[in-house]
Amino acid sequence: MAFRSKAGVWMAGSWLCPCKVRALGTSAALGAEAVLPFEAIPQCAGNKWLRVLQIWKERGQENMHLQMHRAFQELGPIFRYDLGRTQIVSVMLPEDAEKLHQMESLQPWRKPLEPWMVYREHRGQKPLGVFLLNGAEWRFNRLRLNPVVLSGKAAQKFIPMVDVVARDFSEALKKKALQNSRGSLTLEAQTSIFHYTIEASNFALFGERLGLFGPHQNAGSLKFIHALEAMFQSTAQLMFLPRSLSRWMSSQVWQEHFQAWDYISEYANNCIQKVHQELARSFPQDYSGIVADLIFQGDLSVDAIKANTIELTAGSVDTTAFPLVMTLFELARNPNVQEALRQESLAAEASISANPQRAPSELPLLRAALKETLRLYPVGSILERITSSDLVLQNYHIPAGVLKSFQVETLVQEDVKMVYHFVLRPASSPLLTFRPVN
Ligand code: 1CA
Repeated sequence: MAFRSKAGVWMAGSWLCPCKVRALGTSAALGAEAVLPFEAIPQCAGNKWLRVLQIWKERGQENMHLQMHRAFQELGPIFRYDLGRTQIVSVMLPEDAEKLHQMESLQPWRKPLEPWMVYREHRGQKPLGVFLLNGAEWRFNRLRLNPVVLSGKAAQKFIPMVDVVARDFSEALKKKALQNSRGSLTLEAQTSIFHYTIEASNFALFGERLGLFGPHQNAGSLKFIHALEAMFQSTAQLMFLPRSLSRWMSSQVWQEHFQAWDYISEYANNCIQKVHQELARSFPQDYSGIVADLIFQGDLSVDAIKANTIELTAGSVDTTAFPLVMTLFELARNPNVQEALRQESLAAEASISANPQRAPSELPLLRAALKETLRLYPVGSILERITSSDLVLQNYHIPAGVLKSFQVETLVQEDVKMVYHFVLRPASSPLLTFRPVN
């Protein structure tokens, strides 16, 4: 494929401290000097094929984020890092990210995620969704998803649905806490929070409640959570191995990857089918979720809607659950911030109850807290681009193609170890205590 060019440019996440690295930075000092060639960019020590072998041996690269952090500290704000056939340039400063964005065309390119592409090819799943598309097809799909899923106006439509689910979740937690003699509930909140994000996402996407907060364990949702976990874990193991090698060296992992995607696709397809059947019977008067809206809009083919919906179904669970877990954990060990958020919520309660769509604008501190979590624990820890034309970064030449009200408590004061499994996630779920307050 033409776009499988030699290199990609990755911008690293913002959990790196720019101040330390800036001291090593070169931008100010070299501003007036001649542009240095690509080869002069500081390079990570080590062999590009040994690195691939190491990923294979260690079944992924759980500490990728820490290794990148170290590399930025040692080599400065830009460095080269080759991994097998992929040539990578990493940058971390906002000014470099800005330059990359400014030169971006209407069709930015990402490196195709091979394990996911291979699965879809093998299963004859065509067309692809926005996450796997590049170029004109990406833009075509993206422009049609914006008004229904991604714009602020679209979010306003499904916020009331997420609001109802959030209220139910909080009620269910409260009930469980009050059943205990101490009046509180201590748990590894991760599984419960996954149930919350699955319930909320399912309601917003398909207009259907799953009832995951009820007293009965839901086998389907647990299987779905495990399939997502297996899919991300195997993605991290396979994404940098050349297919010809991994076919032999990691055939078991490929099998796990396929099984996981099979379950995820089947799960999402069932949900989509139900919406189709119901719409065929009668068309709802009111808003009944994102997928119904996409079908109603009629701008994307049924198969394109399906492909994008599978991505949204798989993509809306971990990316929301982990930031929530980490926000609760940080609030539990920063009780002053928790108290300030509680006061903000209390002041806005009446207004938001009357109109849940006001939540984002009336809870600025909560928004800031969520943004801070994403800064500290970026679930998507890198953002990558293949550059479309030459540019200069840090005075180096980069050729084209290269590039409700609960008190949350915890006894854990130490930082939570994060691991990279394609999504950056806590290695273990911190114990949290939920204590209802009036
Ligand atoms: C893409 C669609 C899908 C599942 C997910 C969940 C994980 C997300 C995916 C997506 C987009 C790319 C992310 C990834 C976590 C890390 C990754 C954000 C939403 C990156 C890659 O079926 O940051 O650079």
